[in-house]
Amino acid sequence: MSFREAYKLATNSNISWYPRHMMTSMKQMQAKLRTIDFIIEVHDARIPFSGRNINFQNLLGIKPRILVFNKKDLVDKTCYEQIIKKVSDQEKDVVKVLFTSANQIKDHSLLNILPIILDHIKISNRYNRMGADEYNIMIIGVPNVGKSSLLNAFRNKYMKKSKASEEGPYAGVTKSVLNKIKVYPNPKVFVFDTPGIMAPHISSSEAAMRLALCATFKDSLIGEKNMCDYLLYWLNKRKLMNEYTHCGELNLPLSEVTNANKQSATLLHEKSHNLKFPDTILTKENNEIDMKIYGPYLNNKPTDNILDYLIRVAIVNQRFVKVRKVIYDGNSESINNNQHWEFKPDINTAANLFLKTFRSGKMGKFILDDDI
Ligand SMILES: Nc1nc2c(ncn2[C@@H]2O[C@H](COP(=O)(O)OP(=O)(O)OP(=O)(O)O)[C@@H](O)[C@H]2O)c(=O)[nH]1
Ligand SMILES: [Mg+2]
Repeated sequence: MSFREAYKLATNSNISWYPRHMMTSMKQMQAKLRTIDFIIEVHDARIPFSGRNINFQNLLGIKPRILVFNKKDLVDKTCYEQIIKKVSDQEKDVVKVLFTSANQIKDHSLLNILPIILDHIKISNRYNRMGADEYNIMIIGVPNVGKSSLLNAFRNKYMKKSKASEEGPYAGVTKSVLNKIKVYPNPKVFVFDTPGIMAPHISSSEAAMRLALCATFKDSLIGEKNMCDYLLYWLNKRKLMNEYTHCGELNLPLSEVTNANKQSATLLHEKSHNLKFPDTILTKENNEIDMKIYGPYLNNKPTDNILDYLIRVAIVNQRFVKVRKVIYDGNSESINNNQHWEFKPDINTAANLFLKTFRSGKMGKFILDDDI
């Protein structure tokens, strides 16, 4: 079996997502800069390089900055040192680079952020803000990296207050630059949460796919199947086949579906690659799936074909769609009377399951930018 050596995007058009609200917010953020003492730039730790928006440095770079690689619970921690070194070499003006988990309130690095910032502001020249006794921080980053979660974590920790900024598992939850929110009592520290802002142009199709896999785009922009196809390519390229062929979260590996268990289509643990299946298995609603057609997809072999894999995932997880099957007997008038239903593996749901499993870290902890 041969696997792709290079990734080719399914569409010819360049991928970009820079809606009007991002352009407007960027202007508002620039306008607020005069009142800001410090910037927290948040990234998704899985894409420490693809996730950079060069505009941030160009337009907001005059203020001191800390770089936070959030969602560290989803990456392999042996890579931290290497990434910190590379980023610090590239951006000498950055005060500190940290890996955090904003959804884990006891995370040590999370608790380091505000003390580092306060120490820095105290000893630095604040220019027009020398007289101000409150400190203002702005949180910036591409969408869905955990900016609002970070703000809420500070507020919870230091003010014992509930969430002040909405969070959500998709891009574009925060839609405008929010009013300042108090996160620290003494000295008074306020944070401006901002909407995620993408770079107007994304450097390559691979960078775009990596951003998409981390849900910094809306999934519909690139399409779930295309994203799954890239993920499969990425895993194969790194010889990480076992991660998807034997992924317990997706009910793989599978074993022979016997007549005894076919009712529930329970697929048991079994390492064999050469499994034999009965002629039919049943959906949850007792409808037959023709195993003469779909049986060959049920195996634990690595593949470079995303549809083959998604069919496998759909069947094993009993996700089927009901579609009309027209049997044509040559008489156009009888066509409507000869319609039957058949059940096919639900590829779209399988694609969502594959993506969800990757995004939850249950397929493994990966840094997608391991080659940059
Ligand atoms: N695994 C993991 N998930 C996190 C972490 N921090 C935040 N999240 C989740 O990531 C998703 C996005 O978090 P938000 O705080 O809404 O991200 P945001 O950057 O404000 O997103 P936008 O407002 O859309 O730009 C939410 O589902 C959070 O629960 C983390 O450290 N680890
Ligand atoms: Mg937000």
